Amino acid sequence: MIQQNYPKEQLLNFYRTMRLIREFELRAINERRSGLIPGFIHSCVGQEATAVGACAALRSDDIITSTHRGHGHLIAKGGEPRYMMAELAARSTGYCGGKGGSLHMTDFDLGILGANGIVAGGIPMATGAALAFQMRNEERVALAFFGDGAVNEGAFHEAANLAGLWKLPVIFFCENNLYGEGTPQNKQAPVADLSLRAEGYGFPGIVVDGNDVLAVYEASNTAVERARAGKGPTFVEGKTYRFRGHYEGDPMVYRTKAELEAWRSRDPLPAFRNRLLDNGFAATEIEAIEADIQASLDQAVEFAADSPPPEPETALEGVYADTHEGRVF
Ligand SMILES: Cc1ncc(C[n+]2csc(CCOP(=O)(O)OP(=O)(O)O)c2C)c(N)n1
Ligand SMILES: [Mg+2]
Repeated sequence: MIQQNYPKEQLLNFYRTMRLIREFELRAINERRSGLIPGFIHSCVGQEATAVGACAALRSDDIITSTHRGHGHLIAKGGEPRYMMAELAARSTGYCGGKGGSLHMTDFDLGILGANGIVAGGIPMATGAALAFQMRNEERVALAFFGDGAVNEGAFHEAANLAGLWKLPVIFFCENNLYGEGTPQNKQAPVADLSLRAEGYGFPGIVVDGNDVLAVYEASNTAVERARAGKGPTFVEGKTYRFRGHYEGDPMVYRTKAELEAWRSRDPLPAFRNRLLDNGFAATEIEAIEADIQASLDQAVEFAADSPPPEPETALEGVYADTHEGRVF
């Protein structure tokens, strides 16, 4: 019985948040088709368990940095779907006042230092935040989400080296979905487990089934405890898969149907739902959660559609930080 290790409400919350991320993504894709949402969407459909398992190991005052595939990370850290939907729809009520879109959503109050269009761009930011926590003697940790492709960027290696040397309270969380755009992992790196990279920088690397939310949560907890105890970073590698294209509209010629189907049979959502049912959770309880999510997304879409676009006069607002305001996180 999984209830022996986890409170019932926590298990339901894992499911609720994963389902919310999945449905948010599907709704955003639909609203892009309907014309409400302009621009690119990189969906994280299939990768919900890494976002939820990792963020569940964090406290609300810990921080994350995210990527171009960041909607799941933001929701898992407490981001509000209606402000996210409004941002995607370029409305003034969105997280960036409608001027940033998917790649820039940020909420300092929730410890979200931002999605990021620059591959590996969030890694030095999280490392810098971890240095700030260490210098201020705060028992907070920073977690950087990034993909397998980002591990080949210099920014990762520079940040990992410094974090290992100074034992910074940072978790390097790699969502290894086996592709950087259309390039398979075995054509971008000579090692199968990217977590091996950690050894060269003097800290541990953990490989985990990124489609199993409980496994991700446990690995992330180990990493967070180590960071909070002042012992330094950990590289956590969640092996996972994105079910949709790199971006909406990607023709996906670089992978086979058989590969996609094999991963679909390991979809984290039905897997965890069935696990709850097998462990005695009532189907009605789960269905009620699913109905609530649909209702909240109806409201999020309505909120976005009813909100005005940003006024031209606000174009330069939010471009530069006001350093006189002092700390931002
Ligand atoms: C510095 C930089 N180089 C290249 C790109 C173009 N680009 C956007 S996403 C992407 C692939 C990233 O792959 P990965 O890190 O595995 O993340 P995933 O898309 O699989 O989540 C690339 C090359 C970019 N945005 N930034
Ligand atoms: Mg990838």
